[in-house]
Amino acid sequence: MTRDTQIFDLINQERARQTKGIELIASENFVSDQVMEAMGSVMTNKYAEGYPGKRYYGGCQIVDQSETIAIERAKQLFGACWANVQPHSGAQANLSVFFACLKPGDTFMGLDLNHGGHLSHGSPVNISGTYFRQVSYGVKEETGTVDYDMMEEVAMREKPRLIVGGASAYSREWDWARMRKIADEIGAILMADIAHPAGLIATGELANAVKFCHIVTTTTHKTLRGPRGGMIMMGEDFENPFGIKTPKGATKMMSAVLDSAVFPGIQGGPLEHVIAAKAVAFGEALTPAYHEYIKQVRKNAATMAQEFMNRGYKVISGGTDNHLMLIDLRPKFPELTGKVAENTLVRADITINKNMVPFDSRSAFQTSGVRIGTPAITTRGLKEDAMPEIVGMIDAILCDVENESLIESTRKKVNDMMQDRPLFAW
Ligand code: DSN
Repeated sequence: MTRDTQIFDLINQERARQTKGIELIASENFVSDQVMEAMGSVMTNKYAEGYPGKRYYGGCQIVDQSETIAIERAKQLFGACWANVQPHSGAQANLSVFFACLKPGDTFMGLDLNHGGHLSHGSPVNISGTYFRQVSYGVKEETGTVDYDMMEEVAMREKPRLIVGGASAYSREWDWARMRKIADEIGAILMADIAHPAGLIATGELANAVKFCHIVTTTTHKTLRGPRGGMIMMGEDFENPFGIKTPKGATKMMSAVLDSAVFPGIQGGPLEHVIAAKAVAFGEALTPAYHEYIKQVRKNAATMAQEFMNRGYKVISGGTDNHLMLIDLRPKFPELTGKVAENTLVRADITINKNMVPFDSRSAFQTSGVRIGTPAITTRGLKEDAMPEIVGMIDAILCDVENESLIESTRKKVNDMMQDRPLFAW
């Protein structure tokens, strides 16, 4: 068979792009060689609909073992009593929980998308916001932090069946204990989507949502530094509140309802090569070296946020507890959109993403803000002493977005800084 040079040339170009640039997209990271090897392995050839020991296909004796190891390591990592490692992505994990806990038209509550929430938490263009009725809470304008009083007030008024915590652009710790109290007062199920800070939670750097929430979803590829995918966990199993029975008439536990929601509810065959890679990544995340890495991610983010503020940028909430920061560009550059900032920085091989900020005056296509995160550059071995220089380069470009020679000279500086660093330096 002839080699598909068209695609492999593109893969090589993408490797070069990743190698020579400064990657600051908060949700991205670089996986280890062994995670990559597992993803590119023969496990991709296997159909395994069902769960370990209960499959619809023969020949699953090996993938049963690797999926079981992935589950056991996930449980160990987060102190969970149950985990489902089959969701193909975070959005699939979330949809599975919605499918398990809500009927079409039921009300749930999540963080407003414009305040840092996620598409799958009730956006009107996502199934979560069209099949179900979303009510939202937001952040306080003065502090940029979650408004728990508003959350409580909306919960009491609307009585959502499910409350969702977690965000894709929020830099602060969550008060899971208070959220659980609110959920318990109205008999709602509390779900945390920890896709972003999962690695910080797994290492004990942030509070463990698994200990407070009924159900926790995550992706495996952000701070957790595994393959692209999703997962669902519970700290404690509980009797499903929906009266769903087994074929023999017994009450189904929530773990069984969630398993059925993933498969056959919304997915078919699991991606066993990705599940093997999840197991490898969870094994890595259980090591002291990974904990050191996560501490460095936080240190880098805190240093970077401070440096932006020193240069007159408005960092929402005045800093960060985790791996990311959200910057409102308006006070420093009233005319500069997040879109122009993103596009200009990309030309200097610095990758960030435009992002709505709370109470934004622009649309999601333009935005007044940018989101910046440190998981990927930390994996490449950068320490806090490199952060001022990176912020300096970003600042110089944003102050002068039409200066072509500055963009070009910065690109060379960025390439010099990154070219010889392995993608995975830990
Ligand atoms: N797209 C992810 C992020 O960037 O946060 C969330 O799914």
